[in-house]
Amino acid sequence: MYLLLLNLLMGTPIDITQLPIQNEVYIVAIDVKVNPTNMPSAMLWDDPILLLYRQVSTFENIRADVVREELTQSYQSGMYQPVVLRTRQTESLTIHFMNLIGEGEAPVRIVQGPVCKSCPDAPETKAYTFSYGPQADQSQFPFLASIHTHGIKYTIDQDGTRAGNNMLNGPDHDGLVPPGQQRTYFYEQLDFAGVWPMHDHALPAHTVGRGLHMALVVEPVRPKVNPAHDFLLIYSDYPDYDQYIDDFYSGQFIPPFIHMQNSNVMHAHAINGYAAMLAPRMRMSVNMGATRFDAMRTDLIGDPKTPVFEVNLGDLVRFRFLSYGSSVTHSFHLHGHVWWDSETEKYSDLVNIPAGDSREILFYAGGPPYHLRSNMFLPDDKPVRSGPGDWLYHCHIIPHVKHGMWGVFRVLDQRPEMVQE
Ligand SMILES: [Cu+2]
Repeated sequence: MYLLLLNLLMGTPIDITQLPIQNEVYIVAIDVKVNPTNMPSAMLWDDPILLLYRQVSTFENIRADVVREELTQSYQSGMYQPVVLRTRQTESLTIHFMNLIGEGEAPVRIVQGPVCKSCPDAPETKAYTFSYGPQADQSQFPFLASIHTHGIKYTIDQDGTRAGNNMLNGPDHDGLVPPGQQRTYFYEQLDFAGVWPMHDHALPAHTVGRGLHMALVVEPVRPKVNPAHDFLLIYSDYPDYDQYIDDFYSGQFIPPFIHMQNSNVMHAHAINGYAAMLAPRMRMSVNMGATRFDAMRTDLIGDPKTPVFEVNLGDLVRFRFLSYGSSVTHSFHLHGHVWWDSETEKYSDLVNIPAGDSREILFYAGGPPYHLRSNMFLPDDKPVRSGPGDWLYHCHIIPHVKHGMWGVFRVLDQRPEMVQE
């Protein structure tokens, strides 16, 4: 029973091998009031509002309140996953997109702030409106949204970006969608295999960190390897307070949405939409009679909502990474494992993922690196290198760990033949 409970709390990983290949999909963008951290809502100053994409089966009779409720439930239960579209090289992709942001009950919201320490002219405190939805000032904040895709072939009107002179060719040539409306993006050909970013480009500085991003996986026509697991980690960090000062003075201020009470701004750093913040976990473990050193203990306070990867000893595992870092390069460091880094031409246990870019690694769970060229164990490696256990993974920028960028790679000892040396 206890184990069952832990499983329910466990962060759900994205395993690309489990996703269907799709060439035509329906995607909505929607606002959801949910807490992306493991921080108790009572510790937040403001209710966080995420902007998320969601895949639906059709737009027929679609209701924003129903989508919002369903998404809220899955998010709160830790089951939320960012949209990942899995497709194949040389094929086309059609995305029907509907903007539901602000459709429904979303009110005009009054938010207190900001306090700008470095701007002498700024008032100490003031109320500002963050308005969207039916009651919002649509002339200033119509909340357009779009899908802008990297790395694949399409024409300028499919770019999802308002820039340059493209609008001279007609209002549809920017690919932006007003609230409650829809359009279809057509990508003629997926030329290059890999993991590509897809994100809003209507107001990306405000929306991408808030969650309006997804991933496009383009599979090669002939895959070189078939790993047992093909995990995807999407890194994102939520808006940095300082980034909003300029916007404040240009009259475009949208407050950052994760505050702690007493105006302490919290920067959540998330993996697949969740941030396993350490401060509240430390408080939880202390409250349970343990210490702050026990903040990462599953047996004490449960798994984090960030992905917990459960694999068998000896499984060939691929990790793919995509970063929506707003200002820095995030990293993936996994304890107990080493892989061949084809970019740096060396063995490594850490990979950097620059903002807007992707990387991938391959290794045997609890075992040695996988060498793509030799496709075999290296002569000096035993089949088991580090063995089973709960191996920590995290971004190696230390404040990011504190702000939530860590999780567990769980290697189960279910392959006794692997243990023999
Ligand atoms: Cu980081």
